[in-house]
Amino acid sequence: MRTIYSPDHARHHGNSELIDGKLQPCFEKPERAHLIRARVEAVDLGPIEPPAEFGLGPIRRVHRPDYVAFLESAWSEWTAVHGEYDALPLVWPTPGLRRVLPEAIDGRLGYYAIDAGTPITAGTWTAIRASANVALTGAAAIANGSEQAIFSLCRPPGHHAGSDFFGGYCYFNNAAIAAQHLRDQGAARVAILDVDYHHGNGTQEIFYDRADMLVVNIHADPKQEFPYFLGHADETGAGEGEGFNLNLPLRWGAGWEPWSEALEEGCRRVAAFAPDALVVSLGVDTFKQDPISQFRLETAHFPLIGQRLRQLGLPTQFVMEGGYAVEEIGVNAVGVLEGFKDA
Ligand code: Q9C
Ligand code: ZN
Repeated sequence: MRTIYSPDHARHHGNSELIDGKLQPCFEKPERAHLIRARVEAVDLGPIEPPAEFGLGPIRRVHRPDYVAFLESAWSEWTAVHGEYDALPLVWPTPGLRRVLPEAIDGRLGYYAIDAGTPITAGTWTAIRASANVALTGAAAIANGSEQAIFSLCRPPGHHAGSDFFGGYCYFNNAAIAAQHLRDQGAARVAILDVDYHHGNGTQEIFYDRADMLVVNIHADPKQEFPYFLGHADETGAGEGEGFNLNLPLRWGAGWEPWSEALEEGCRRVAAFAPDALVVSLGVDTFKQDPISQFRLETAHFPLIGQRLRQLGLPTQFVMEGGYAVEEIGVNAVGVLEGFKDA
C-alpha cells in the first residue's frame, strides 16, 4: 500500500493547548507523523511519496471562502498585535451574543473556532495546505483507479473542522476534502467511516444534508467526551441527507467487544449504501493507553479493524486523524493498514 506524506506537517508545532484548566504542551505534535512514517518504513508497507499541489479549489469545495481566507491571514494578523506566540481564541459567539464577524483578530479567532485547544502558529497555513494535498493526492489515485487502497498520512488531522470552523486540533477537513474530490472525479456515492475516538463533528456538519455522502461515526458518547455538542445517536441527517448519517456513540471504558459490534453495524450500513469508494478517518486514540481518551482497544485489535474493512471490497483511502499515545502510534496506525493489506 502506497503512503502519501509531506514533511511540511512539521511546520505546525503549537506550544500549548488549554486542557483541564491549564495551558499544557500540545498533544498533537510533529513526532506523531514522524513515528507513523517510521513504522511504514519499518514494516515495508509500500512506497512513500510526496503529495501533488492541488491549490485552494478543492479545499473551497467543502470550506467557505471567508474561512479559508481567515486561516491564510490569521498568523500575520495575530503577530501584528501580539507578537510571535501561538494564536488561541478566548471568546465565542455563544447564544445571547451576535454572530457578526469582528475586525479584531481576537474576535475573528473566536468567531471561527470551537475550542481553545487548536493554536494557529507560524507554519500552520503551510502545514494544513500540505495535509489537504496529502488527502487530495490519495483521493486522486483512488479516483483514477491506479490504487485500490492508499494511506494519506495527514497531519494536522481534520475531522473536527467544519465548513467554517476549526478546533479539536483540526483546520481543514482532509477526509471531507478527499471525499468531495472523489465525487468530483466521478464517484456517484462515497462513504466516510470515522473510527477516531472522538466524533467527527466537522465531517458530519459538511455532509449532513447530502444523500451522496454516507457518514458513519464510531466514537465516545458526546455526553461524556469532546466535542460534547454533536455526535448523538439521533442525528440521522437532514433534508435529502436524512438517513445518510449514522452515529454509534459508546460509553467511556468501551473495549473491543462493544467497539467491534459498532464496527460491524457501521460496515453493514456502508455495504448497504454500495458506495464507489470508502474514506476511512483513521484515528488510533481508541487505544487503551491514549493520554486523552477513554476506550480500551489493544494493539492486537488494530489489524482486526483493517481486516474487517477489507471485507467490504471497496476502493479505500485511509486518512490519518488522531492518536496521542505517541510511543505506540506507529504500530497501531500501521497495524490497521497491515490488517487490511494481509486480509
Ligand atoms: N479532556 C483528534 O483526535 N481536547 N482531536 C480534548 C479532553 C480536544 C482530538 C480534551 C481533543 C481533540 C483529531
Ligand atoms: Zn480523536
